[in-house]
Amino acid sequence: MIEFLALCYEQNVICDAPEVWQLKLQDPSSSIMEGILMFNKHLLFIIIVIVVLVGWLLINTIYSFENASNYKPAQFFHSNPLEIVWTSIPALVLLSLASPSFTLLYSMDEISEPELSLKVLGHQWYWSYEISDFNSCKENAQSLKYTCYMLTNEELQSGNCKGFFRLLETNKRVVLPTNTHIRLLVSATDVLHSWTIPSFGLKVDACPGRLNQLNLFIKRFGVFFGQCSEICGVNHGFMPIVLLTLPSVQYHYLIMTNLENL
Ligand SMILES: [Cu+2]
Repeated sequence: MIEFLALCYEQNVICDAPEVWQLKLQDPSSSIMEGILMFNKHLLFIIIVIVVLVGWLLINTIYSFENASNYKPAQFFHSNPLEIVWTSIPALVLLSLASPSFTLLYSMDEISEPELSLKVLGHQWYWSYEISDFNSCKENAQSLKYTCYMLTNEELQSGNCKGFFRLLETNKRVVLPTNTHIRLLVSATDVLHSWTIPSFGLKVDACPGRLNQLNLFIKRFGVFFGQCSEICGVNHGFMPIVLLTLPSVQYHYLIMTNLENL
């Protein structure tokens, strides 16, 4: 599957990792990110309309009111209807932006009966993870704990790492099921970090002494990449996040049998 995904990246079929000279956002894989993309398009449309309107007004003003053809200045300096229009229209535009923005913001905080909790701990400079209340863990009465370090250039060259990304791959991947309500509990042990996966529209601050909670519902399988997004020290750029998402049946089987090889 890894080779298939590497081929997808080469062919630009899916975009779950940064690309060279990338301008657009990464492909969405959660409903939150789909909402963010829709909101982004909505904002872009409004920005373009405003830029065209204001640009047209400016150019029109420059041409219509140039000094040579207007040596007699106009006498009016106040217009009530005009003032009502140019204050109420921007207010309505702001309202049309606030509504989807707040909806998105609060939908991220919504926790809907999670089937699985993933604890994420930021360290200087690696991430550690713990899965403790999934069925497989309940049966064995144990939690799954593992630590993810970035693969160095030497490790990438020595192993079977075809299609791997430099500075983005870790020794172990976080494995999560698709179409499952997941709760993320994010914290840090030393300094501030931020756990970020652009394809999920996620960016959670990992603060020492504080537990941040987030809802996650992944819609498709794949390998997703992210990085720490809070400047946390000298190796801040070298603590990437890699997530492998699988259909839940496959996930259950893998997590029971093969965790060490993921
Ligand atoms: Cu960090």
